[in-house]
Amino acid sequence: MLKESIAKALNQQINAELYSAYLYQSMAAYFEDKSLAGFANWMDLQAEEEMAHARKIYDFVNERGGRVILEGIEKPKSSWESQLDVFKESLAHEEKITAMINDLVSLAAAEKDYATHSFLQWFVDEQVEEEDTVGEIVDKLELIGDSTQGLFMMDDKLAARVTEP
Ligand code: OFO
Repeated sequence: MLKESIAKALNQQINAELYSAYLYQSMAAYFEDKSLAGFANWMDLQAEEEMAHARKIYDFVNERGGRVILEGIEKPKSSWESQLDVFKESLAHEEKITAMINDLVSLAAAEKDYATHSFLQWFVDEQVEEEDTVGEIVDKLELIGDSTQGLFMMDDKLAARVTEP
C-alpha cells in the first residue's frame, strides 16, 4: 500500500508528464504551422513518449494499491520566437522535470518506500537521455543560426525519428 505522501507526489508527477505531452503537442502544432514537418514529427513523438511516462506512473500507483486522481492540465504556450527558442524551452522544461524526479527519489528514500525508489530509477535514467537529446538539438540549432540550408537539413534529420530519440 502506498503512503499518502508518496501517492500525492506520484499523482503530481502524472500531471507533470501529461502537461509535458500537452506542451510538446503545442510545439508540434507550432512547427506544423511553419511547414516544418520534420520538427513537428519529432515533437509529435515526444508528446507520445510523455503520455507513456504518465501511463507508467499511473499503472504503478494502481499496482501499489494507490488512488490515481487526475487534476486539470495547465494551458501550454502556443507561440515561440524561433525553432531554437522552442528547443531551449524544451530543455528548460526537462531540467524542471528532472528536479521533480530527484525530489520524488528523495521522498521515497525518506519514507523508506524502496519499491517506489526502485521504480523511479527508470525515470532518473530517462531524464539523462532526455536532457542529452534536447541539449544536442539546441547546440545544432545554435550552429545553424540563420542558414536556410541548415534548417532544411535539420528538418530532414528530425523527420527520421521513429520512436525513441
Ligand atoms: Fe517525461 O520526460 Fe520529458 O518531461
